[in-house]
Amino acid sequence: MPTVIAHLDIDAFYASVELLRRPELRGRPVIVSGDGPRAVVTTASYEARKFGVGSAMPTRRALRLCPDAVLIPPDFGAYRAASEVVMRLVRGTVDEVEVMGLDEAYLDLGGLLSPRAAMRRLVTEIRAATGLDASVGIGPNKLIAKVASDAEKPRGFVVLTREQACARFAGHPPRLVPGIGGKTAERLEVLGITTLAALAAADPGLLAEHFGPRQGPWLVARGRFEGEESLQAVREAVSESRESTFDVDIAGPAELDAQLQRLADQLCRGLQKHDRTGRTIAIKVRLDDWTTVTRARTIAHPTNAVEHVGQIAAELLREYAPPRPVRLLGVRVASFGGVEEPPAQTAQLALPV
Ligand code: TTP
Ligand code: MG
Repeated sequence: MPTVIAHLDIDAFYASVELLRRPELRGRPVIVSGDGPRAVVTTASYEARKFGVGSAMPTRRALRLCPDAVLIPPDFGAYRAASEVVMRLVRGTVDEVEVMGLDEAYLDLGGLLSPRAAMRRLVTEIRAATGLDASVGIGPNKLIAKVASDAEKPRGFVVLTREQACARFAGHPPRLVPGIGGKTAERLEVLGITTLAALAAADPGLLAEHFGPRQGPWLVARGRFEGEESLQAVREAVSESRESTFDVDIAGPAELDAQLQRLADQLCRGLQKHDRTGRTIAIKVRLDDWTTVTRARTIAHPTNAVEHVGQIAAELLREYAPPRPVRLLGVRVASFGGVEEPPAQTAQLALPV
């Protein structure tokens, strides 16, 4: 049986969820963002993207580019609820699923007679159940599925063999490929490698000299659209966290939870980018009197899904119930690399703060 993997990603996820309950805003540029001085855009509707607005852009700048945009504050509870419906339908389609975030998942379609029809049906089901549009990529590995799902957004449906992916993206910059970031792209450029075709044709030995024996050949393989063919990735041993000090101390549980979910989302994106997962989820809370507390929980299976990390972080925060206003919040995922630890224990770790 050949490997067939699909990547499904909801279009303009947060903005689309907001538009479902504000249909009068349809067709207008919409930006989902907080409104503090350092707020950044979480997502922009496709109408706002035409003005050059994009995720992670400072909101002030986004409003300069698109002064008529409607600014909507994020409501992570609503996104989580929508995500749960989507992921239930995803899991109803195939057994093997790797959830990568609130709005994206890989599906192993290897056992299906008609993978395309199954994915068309799933998109229709998601649309009927939630009103959300999704883009789908299908290919022989995760890399091709991911790039294909991005290629014709919104409402994309792209099926590619490896050869077709190589031909279609030959002239694109190496950065198109997940895992090749700005710094790597700059270093490739110094070597005269500015397209995926050039990367695919590069000498792995030469790249090994510049990027090391592992990363060099890996880069060439990425250029050739070779990638993981199973949904269980090899995990590295590291730990990652995100924390944020607020402009004004926060006392309200709803706002604290929103901030926590924002951090969990950022953290999970970072973990997913590097294909890392962990089993220990921890929060850090610093009160206005500088009391600093951490709480952690270790779960049975490694995760980097924001639906897990966000939920456990929220539970830990609810259990701690900060007795005073909070000046700093942090979220950490630790114990990577399948390190064996006793499962499902709630521990109050004395983590360094
Ligand atoms: P994406 O799937 O990357 O983006 P998107 O769904 O908004 O748009 P599209 O897939 O059509 O290109 O991310 C999913 C959600 O995650 C997004 O709606 C908001 C959130 N997000 C952030 O909060 N910060 C970010 O930097 C990014 C990229 C996304
Ligand atoms: Mg999306």
